[in-house]
Amino acid sequence: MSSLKNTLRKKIQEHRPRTTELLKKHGNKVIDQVTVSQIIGGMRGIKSLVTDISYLDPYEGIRYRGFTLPEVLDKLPKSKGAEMPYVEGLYYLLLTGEMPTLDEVEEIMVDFKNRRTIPHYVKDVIDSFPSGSHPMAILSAAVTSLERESLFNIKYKAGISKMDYWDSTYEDATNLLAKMPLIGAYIYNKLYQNGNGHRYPDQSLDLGANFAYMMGKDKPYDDVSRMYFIIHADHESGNVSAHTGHLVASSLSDVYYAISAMINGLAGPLHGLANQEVLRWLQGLKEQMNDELPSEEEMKKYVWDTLNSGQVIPGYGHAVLRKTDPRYTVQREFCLKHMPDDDLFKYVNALYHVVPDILKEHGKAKNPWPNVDAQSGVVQWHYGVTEYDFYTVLFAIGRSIGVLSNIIWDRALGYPLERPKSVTTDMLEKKVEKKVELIKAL
Ligand code: NMX
Ligand code: MLT
Repeated sequence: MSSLKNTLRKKIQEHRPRTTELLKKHGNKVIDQVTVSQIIGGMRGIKSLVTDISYLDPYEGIRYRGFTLPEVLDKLPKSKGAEMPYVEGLYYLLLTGEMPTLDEVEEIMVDFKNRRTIPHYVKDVIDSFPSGSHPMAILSAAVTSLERESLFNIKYKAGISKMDYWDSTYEDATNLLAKMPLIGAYIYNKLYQNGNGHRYPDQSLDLGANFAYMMGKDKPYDDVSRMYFIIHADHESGNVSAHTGHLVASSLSDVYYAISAMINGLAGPLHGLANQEVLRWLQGLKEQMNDELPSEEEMKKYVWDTLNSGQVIPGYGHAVLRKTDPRYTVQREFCLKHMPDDDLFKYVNALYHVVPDILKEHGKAKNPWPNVDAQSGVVQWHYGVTEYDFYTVLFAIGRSIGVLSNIIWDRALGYPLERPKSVTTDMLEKKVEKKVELIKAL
């Protein structure tokens, strides 16, 4: 057994009594209360999910297993000369809570390489999509088609104990994770290179570098890929993609169904698709300006025109964050180092100086600061991935690392089927009327 799986097994055994104790001794303790506006307003802020893999503080941003992003990028092992760490190391960290050594990461790399193939029928599914299909729809279908490979399903049918669900789920998750970049690169090649740029994986390379190779991109795109997959990996459990993955897996659907559902959730413009929206919106501005950098006044006008036409400013705002997203900052620092003179980066930079004040004046968005999507497309564009429809596929590859890690733990801790309760509008009205009557009677 790999040392990752061994360590994970130990961690699971150590953790299980904590969950049992919480349920047994404190099962009836109140953790949160729910207001009418939370029920109607997308359940915003209700504490109703448990995960130890990441935590999002509104003012600090994401921590993976207690580490901030700069700490993760600094402490995870890297290959010689690389700026960004191995993505495989992040999988170890998210699953076990421990920073892996280089030896441990190298072992996972070998394991991933052994799983790094995509069956022919997946390529057939991708090839059969009609032109004009969005790459996220293709990715979702490609992942669903892999469902027949699920070891969990075989074991489940054979009648394994609930205590062992996590083991075959781990195998499915690791298989899928090793294949995701290959599927992504195949879709890219099929859609934008007429199938002419297809490459088989280079088994000497780690996940990030191999993805760059399969995309036909030179250095530092290997570091761009590592950075991209790592910063998008997890954002605690309430965001649409993570929550969808968790919800679907809670019915004991296998990880292929769950990750396909995760992909579908990520494909919305209020969530992961915002990265392509940012590029589309910036291109509109560039066209309006005949490629000249707009003055501050011209930029402000473009932002106000967008708002006044009833649209959102893509890449700004957040349901939880109340400050600049640290994932934005990580990418901004990368841009300042590697592409400070890039035209689009200059636009993004200029927007950073005008949008927050405008959103404050506009008075609607609770968070006027940029999120991860405000920067990410610009980096891709700079390195030649200009087909912005594709950007959310990259987000999905990264996000699958966190969602799969969570699903393995969900199974390990025996989390049940998710099934919240709904009420009718009548019921809500009666409930608030009763309160008003009670207050009047006092
Ligand atoms: N531009 C204009 N209006 C905004 C923006 C924005 N960037 N952000 C929020 N608002 C509006 C929002 O539409 C809502 O309006 P209304 O009352 O008319 O419905 C109001 O401000 C209050 O919304 P919030 O409570 O601040 O935000 P909420 O939690 O509902 O939504 C987002 C969060 C991220 C969906 C929202 O900020 C948004 O639409 N941002 C632009 C799209 C985007 O960048 N999404 C990517 C998020 C990160 N990700 O990768 O998933
Ligand atoms: C995410 O990465 O999932 C987004 O920032 C959205 C969220 O956290 O709600």
